[in-house]
Amino acid sequence: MITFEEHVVRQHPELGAEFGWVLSGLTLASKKIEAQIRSAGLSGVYGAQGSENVQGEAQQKLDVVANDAMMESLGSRAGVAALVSEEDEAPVAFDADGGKYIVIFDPLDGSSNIDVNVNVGTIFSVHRRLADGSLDASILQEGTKQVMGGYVVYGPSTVLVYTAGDGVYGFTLDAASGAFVLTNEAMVMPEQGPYYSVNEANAVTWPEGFQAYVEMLRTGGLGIAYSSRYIGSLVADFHRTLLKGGVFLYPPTKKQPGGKLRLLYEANPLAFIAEQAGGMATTGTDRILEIQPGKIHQRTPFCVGSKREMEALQAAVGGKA
Ligand code: P6P
Repeated sequence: MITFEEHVVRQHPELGAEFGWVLSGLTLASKKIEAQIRSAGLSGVYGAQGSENVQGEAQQKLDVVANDAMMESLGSRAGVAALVSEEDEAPVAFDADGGKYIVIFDPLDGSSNIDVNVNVGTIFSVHRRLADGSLDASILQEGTKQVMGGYVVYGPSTVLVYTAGDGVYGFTLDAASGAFVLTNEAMVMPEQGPYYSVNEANAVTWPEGFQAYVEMLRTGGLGIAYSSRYIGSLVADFHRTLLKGGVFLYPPTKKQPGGKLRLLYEANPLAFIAEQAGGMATTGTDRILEIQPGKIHQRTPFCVGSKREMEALQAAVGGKA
């Protein structure tokens, strides 16, 4: 039985014991979140909080609970220089002098699905604090500089998936020990299909290349028959794509021409995992991990999946990667 913390410290001794302490803050938070989700119906934490987050989106009660859990569990860890959350306008500095790591996260992605008991997730990205010490510059590093990208998907079981640049590994929360135990060695995304995953209600407003691409998938243009699967919870849709192959797309739309999903704490960590598993992640044209962030909450079109579908997407939308 190898736990998540043991696995990372063993695979990456260069990150040091301090990093292991940061990771235990991450897993402690996710266990708190998991417990709250499991008992939400009993403890009355379903529904809206009655407030909005920095995105102008109605906060669910569990968004606040999850954010508090992440802030409390990580904020007290020595190695953490700052935390950046989807729920908060600005970064929260902690060990601003000694902290080596910045943790950027979406504490509970897909929370609007909780009330209907659909999988949700926590997504996290870890950067090193830059030598010059600037917090803003350390936060706004491009995705290729991530120390770690990962997520926890709260579903029939609670699964943590991460990469730190030498492959993708999956861990399942073991109720008996309370530990995330290694259950997926070296996860590899299938070369192709059988699912495409996109909110087709937006299809008429996508750029033409995306419309033609999805039509091509639908009509057998890539040589296989596809099924459409769209849960509307990014972590769940991504996790299925990682395990089964195919493609997830959130193209530009008329309502959000710059894309809906956020670069720093959704697209970058998942793109890191996808590439390490042999897949690809682009805006449709450009590689996600090479985007130079300008703002911590900036959005991006996000397309991620198997090599076969992603190469066909680039051809359809005229991109480079
Ligand atoms: P739409 C959930 O609100 C979320 O941020 C992601 O988890 C999900 O992939 C996306 O939005 C769904 O957006 O516009 O299809 O409902």
